[in-house]
Amino acid sequence: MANHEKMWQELGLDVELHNEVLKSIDKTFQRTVGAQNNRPEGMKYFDNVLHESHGGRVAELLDVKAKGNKVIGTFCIYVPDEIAMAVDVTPIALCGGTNFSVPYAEKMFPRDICPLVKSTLGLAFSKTCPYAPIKSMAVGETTCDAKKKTWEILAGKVNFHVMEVPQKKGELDIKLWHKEVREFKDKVEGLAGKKIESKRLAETIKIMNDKRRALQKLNELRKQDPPPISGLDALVVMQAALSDDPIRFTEKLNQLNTELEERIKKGISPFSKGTRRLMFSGCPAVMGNWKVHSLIEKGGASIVIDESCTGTRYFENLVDEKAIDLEGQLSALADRYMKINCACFTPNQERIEGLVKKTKDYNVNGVVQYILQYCHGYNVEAIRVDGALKQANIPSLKIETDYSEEDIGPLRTRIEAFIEKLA
Ligand code: BJ8
Repeated sequence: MANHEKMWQELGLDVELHNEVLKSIDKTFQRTVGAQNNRPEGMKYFDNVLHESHGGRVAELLDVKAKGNKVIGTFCIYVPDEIAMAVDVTPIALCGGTNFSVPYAEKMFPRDICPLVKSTLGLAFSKTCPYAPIKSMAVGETTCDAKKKTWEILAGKVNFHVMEVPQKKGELDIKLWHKEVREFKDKVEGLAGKKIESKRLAETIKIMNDKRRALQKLNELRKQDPPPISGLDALVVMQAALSDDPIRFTEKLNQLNTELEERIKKGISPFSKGTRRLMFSGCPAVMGNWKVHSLIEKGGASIVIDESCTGTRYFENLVDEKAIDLEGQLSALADRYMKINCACFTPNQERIEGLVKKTKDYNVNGVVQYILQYCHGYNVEAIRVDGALKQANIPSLKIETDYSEEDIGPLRTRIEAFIEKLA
């Protein structure tokens, strides 16, 4: 990492503090991801993506800029990457998963908002986010109150665009979303100084669909008993998906999938057959945040599916590739992104039905509902999720937590007691 110090200095980062952030994230990584046994060889690449997210990847983005192209920062998986990529604009996810930066946000923001928002802002405010000075625009959305009010404050400081994600899925809401997707297109075209061509958009749609297909395949392999990969490693792959170059990512994931198929044939797994199988469901666990996955798997169960934005919500639906003109492609994109079932929607029946179906598809013994503190959408929706799981005879445990390590002891006790009770 030391060789990147000059780059960080030139980006205006607080290099000393930034080194502390990296040390803190690495310590957590070693204690959780790094402490696992029997990991697939192919995980080395994805570990490296996380390690280089503030180093090599930043250097790549600086190269993008040096070629005259733009980088944009995003905070949510509703932003259609394909559209930005079609005008050579590189999207990069900015969500923070480290507790280290939270106090820097709390100097200005209320303490009682979700840790994901605070961690992200704290990295920017403390001059430890290398992407902040690189991006030409940030794209927010209206998925929750904490986010949408935050954008108002950031909009005064950086070039900011907000996409309105509707809260219902009626006819008018769908129309609104289609308009938002087209407005986003106009915005990135303006930024790039060029118009989207249908041929190039077809290519970027295929790039992102290929990435989703590789992630779908990885998750198919997790259906095995025992799964060939831990839930914690599958999470690392997902976290890497949000920051890596998509073509390279897909290539490496396809290689990992081949290795996992071999492991299945040879009966190699981090778990023994019959290990209790859990679904992780709810809020996303972005880079830096491995706490609950690690506690569950150290507690003796395996996570075999993530029903979250660092899981199925990111890859389960493909964009229809049949459209041949720009209008048709934009509609296909809007339709695909509208299928993401975030708890910001009401009612959110599709999420609940899909979640119950997945418990069967992945043959899970129980569900851990993961709620980031102060995330009211997922927290209140947990009541309906719990009700639907009870009807399906699936035990569930709701965990409300932040990024700190203060609650690790009580969490461990609750998780282990839950796993012990599973049939
Ligand atoms: S589509 S889950 S990535 S909004 S956890 S900031 S909702 S208070 S991250 Fe999310 Fe998009 Fe939805 Fe997915 Fe707000 Fe909740 Fe915090 Fe959240």
